Amino acid sequence: MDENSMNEIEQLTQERPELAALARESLDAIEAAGTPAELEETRVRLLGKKGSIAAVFKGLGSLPPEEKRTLGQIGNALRTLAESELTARAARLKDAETKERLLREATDVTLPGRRLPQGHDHLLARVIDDVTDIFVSLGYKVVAGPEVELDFYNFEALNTPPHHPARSLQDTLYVRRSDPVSDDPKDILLRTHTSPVQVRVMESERPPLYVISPGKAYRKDEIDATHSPVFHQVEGFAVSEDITMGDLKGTLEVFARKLFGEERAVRFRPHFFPFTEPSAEVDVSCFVCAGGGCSLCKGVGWLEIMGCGMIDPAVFSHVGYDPEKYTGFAFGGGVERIAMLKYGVDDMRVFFENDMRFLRQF
Ligand code: 2NM
Repeated sequence: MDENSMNEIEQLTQERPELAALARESLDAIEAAGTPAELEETRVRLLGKKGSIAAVFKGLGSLPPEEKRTLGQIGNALRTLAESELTARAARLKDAETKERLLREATDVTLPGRRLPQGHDHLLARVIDDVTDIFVSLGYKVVAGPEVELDFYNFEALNTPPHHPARSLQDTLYVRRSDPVSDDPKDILLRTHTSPVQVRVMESERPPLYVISPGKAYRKDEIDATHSPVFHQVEGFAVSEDITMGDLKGTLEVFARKLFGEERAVRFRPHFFPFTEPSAEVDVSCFVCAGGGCSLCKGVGWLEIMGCGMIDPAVFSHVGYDPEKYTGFAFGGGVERIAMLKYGVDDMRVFFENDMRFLRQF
């Protein structure tokens, strides 16, 4: 409040109660304005050309000098008072509005954040991790390699030369082939298994070697419940100076029991692979019926989980190892097949369709 103007007005209006009243009404009107727009209306009503304070100056000219002076002083004091009160009121209204806006727009930093949907590994990634972890715990190292390969690493070095029956069984997807029918070690193809990674490791490192190579493999297959042109394998091998078939059996028995349960029985059935001799397929006792026969094991009581064998000396010759000095075993299995068995999935296609209703189940 402009005390000086107010005192002056009180002094000057002792003889003019209607102007003392105008002063009080002006102050009340300014105080009563609740918004900047209302305050502007009040300003016009008081100080505008036709305003009540401006009216004090009207007709001043015709008054005697003494009255003119007093009335002029009162008018000026009223105007000064009104102006300073209008300014003060405008500032308070602005403060109030700012305060209200800050409250309205305030962020409650104590509110919990919006929850994002929580994802998790794909089932195949989990199986790959589980298998990998078991072999890492046995001292194996994990190695990756190219998915686009040379015929040499995918077939030739793995004792699968041109026209070998295994080649016709493995429908290969070729990237570049020098001749449409005859095989050439320089042909470029999508690897049909992850074994070429192991050939590359043997070629560039010396035994002792304990390696697994999880990854994608490709075959010219139609998609159905048990086939996909892209699938996953985990293969591994061990090479040293005196690795035996006993080491192979012990290693894979430990692996099978860690993955499928310590109660599992494990058996080795003779088989054929071009890169191993002797070769075998590995079965675990069915974990659904424990051998009695059910739909999972098709009444057999056993589930085939992988292939294995003692690395053929011809493979060692291709990578420059002395077959008289070194022996080794190798093994491999399809990740989709293991995942289907372990998690009771009956159609491989669900792994690649990314239907959330399937993915969320695991
Ligand atoms: C299998 C079965 C048997 C295998 C062989 C090799 C290599 F490169 F060391 F010779 N790697 N993987 C192998 C052996 C893979 O998968 C069914």
